[in-house]
Amino acid sequence: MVDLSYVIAGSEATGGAGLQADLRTFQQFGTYGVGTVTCIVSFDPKASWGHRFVPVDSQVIADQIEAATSAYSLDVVKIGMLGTPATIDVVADALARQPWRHIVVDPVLICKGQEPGAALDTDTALRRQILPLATVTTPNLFEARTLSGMDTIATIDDLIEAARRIADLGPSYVLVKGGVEFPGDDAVDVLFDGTDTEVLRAPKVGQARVAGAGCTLAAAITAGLAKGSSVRDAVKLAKEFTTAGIVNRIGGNAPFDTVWQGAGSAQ
Ligand code: PXL
Repeated sequence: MVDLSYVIAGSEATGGAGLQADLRTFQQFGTYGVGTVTCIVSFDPKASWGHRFVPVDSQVIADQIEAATSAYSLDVVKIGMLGTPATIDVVADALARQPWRHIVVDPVLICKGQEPGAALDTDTALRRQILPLATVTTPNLFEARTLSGMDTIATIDDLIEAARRIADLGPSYVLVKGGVEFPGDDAVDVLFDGTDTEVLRAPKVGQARVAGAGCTLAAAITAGLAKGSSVRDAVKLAKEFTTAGIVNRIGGNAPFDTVWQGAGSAQ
């Protein structure tokens, strides 16, 4: 029987990030991907590729989750972009209806194009209602600063401190991703399991952000967990998979490249 990977996330209309990147990743790991759409993000090429954000109606989200979880015995889920407090309410309710072996939370905090006040309410709801449910959460540097309340994260010790503070919010494992912004030649991530920390490194591939990297990494962790890996092994393989996708990134007419999930195979 093939393993199943489930994702509740937004659609990103160029296909580089969000649910599209998640499902491609699930496939590449040899798992059967099932997805629920929470919102639709359509970048606007007429306005510097800024975000146009439309939430999906709460009842429609609930219906999708009902369909997916009734059709299959899903027990590993990735939570990507949720976008509004109403969506967070409906997703938190749905998650509480059944047991989960693993919940992977990519704490996508902001969507440009939202009112700052609305974004703050969404951050608070995510922190209170979703983050405590996570087996693993994967904040990037911006999300780690926001969730930890730290102004700067510029050293390995800062990454570790941020991971500890975020673990206090409830997740069992915290993977803080340094990414291209973190000083130095390596893409450095810190994995904290509540007791121990492990520093993961790979040489940076250029200095520009590549769209879909965070989504791909969290989806790859999810697929690894669906296949029975430990969190530690799933995280390490996911980093290798994402790095391969960044090395082989895809460029188009937008001013950013995107991860090519087809470059990495984890079957
Ligand atoms: O990469 C974060 C992200 C996640 N999900 C959706 C997005 C984006 C960034 O654009 O649009 C739907």
